Amino acid sequence: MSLITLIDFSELGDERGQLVAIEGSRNIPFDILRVYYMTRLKRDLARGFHAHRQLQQIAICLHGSCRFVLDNGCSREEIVLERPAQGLLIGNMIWREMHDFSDDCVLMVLANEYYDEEDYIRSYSTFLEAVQHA
Ligand code: T46
Repeated sequence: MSLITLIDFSELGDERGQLVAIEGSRNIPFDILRVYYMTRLKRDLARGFHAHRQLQQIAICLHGSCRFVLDNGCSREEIVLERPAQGLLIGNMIWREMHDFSDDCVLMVLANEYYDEEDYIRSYSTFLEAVQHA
């Protein structure tokens, strides 16, 4: 099964511009407790390099583009996000990396829990051990 799950949101645009609506537990599979976003990203400064024990998230590239790498400990896949009406579902126990941010990239992430550093696995070897013993 692919590691890449994309959600296409309805585009409610008209001659005035584009509008996309995201409703917790309606067009995404969880209630939203936290939203964060990243701007002024650098193409050669990759981010991520961690997994979450429990957290589920949806990443949406609102402007520009970036490349996500997802890894479940057995296989690794990548996807370029460049459409503001498309979300990438990132489940728990998935290693993620973000690369190749365009100069104008605005990356927004919706999360089903508040920030909790204890939920992060920031070592790849610890992540591999955890998935192998799950
Ligand atoms: C993820 C990817 C896609 C907070 O205090 N609150 C927050 O809600 C977040 C997300 C981060 N932080 C702090 C933790 C660090 O001191 O902000 C700093 C930067 O976070 P981090 O290095 O984890 O950022 P990324 O871009 O590597 O990862 C982020 C999310 O943390 C992570 O959950 O899945 O984006």
